[in-house]
Amino acid sequence: MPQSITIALSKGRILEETLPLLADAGIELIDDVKKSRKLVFPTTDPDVRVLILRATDVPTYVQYGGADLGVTGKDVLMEHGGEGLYEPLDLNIARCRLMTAGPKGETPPAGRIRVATKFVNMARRYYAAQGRQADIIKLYGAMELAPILGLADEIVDIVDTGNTLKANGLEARELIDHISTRLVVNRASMKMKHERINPIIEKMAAAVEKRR
Ligand code: PRT
Ligand code: MG
Repeated sequence: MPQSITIALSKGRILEETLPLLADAGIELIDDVKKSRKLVFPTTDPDVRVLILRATDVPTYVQYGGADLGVTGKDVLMEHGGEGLYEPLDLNIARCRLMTAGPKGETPPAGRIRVATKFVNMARRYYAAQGRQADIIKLYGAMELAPILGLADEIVDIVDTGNTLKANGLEARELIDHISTRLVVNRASMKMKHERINPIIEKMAAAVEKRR
């Protein structure tokens, strides 16, 4: 009997670019994700089902074996820590940068600074590596507001075009890391189900290569 495979996908901006790569690997959702309220989707491969989750929950599901495979941003993975996960493939989609940013034309104050971000672990690591003292304030969204309202001197956030920063009187300062979307695999699944998982990784890798 063929082993069943569960793949956790991130809803939101990554999803649309992920579906064609999966389709190239022979896995297509039967329902229209945009119209359905389902969380678990059957696919054209009867042994493969797809979960649609919040991006930040994908590494957790894969880590604990709720899903064998997952698709999520490198930012989310770095913040999670990547425990229990293999990261065999860069899908080269939803590319962006993790950056520090602050009010346009201002330089950050010398000494201890306040930083607002949802990426608290990465921010802590970054400022520590720079030898800078930073108080990190956790926010869940609209980080751009924090410097404007005096909550923080700087933010750490995802930047793509820079338009969001600009629209809020901010500018990017330092690059922390380049970000793209990754395929992750549960470590136990990789061992137990390699006959099912390896071909999926290989076909997705070919799909990524084709688009370069
Ligand atoms: O919306 P939710 O709170 O659920 O989470 P989310 O906003 O992180 O999810 P989603 O679906 O929007 O993004 C998922 C993933 O896409 C992220 O984890 C990144 O890996 C990747 N990605 C790529 C981005 C962007 N580009 C991006 N531009 N994620 C967020 N943004 C946001 C950024 O936070 C900022 O608000 O877009 C704004 C900046 O864009 P520019 O073009 O104005 O610079
Ligand atoms: Mg969003």
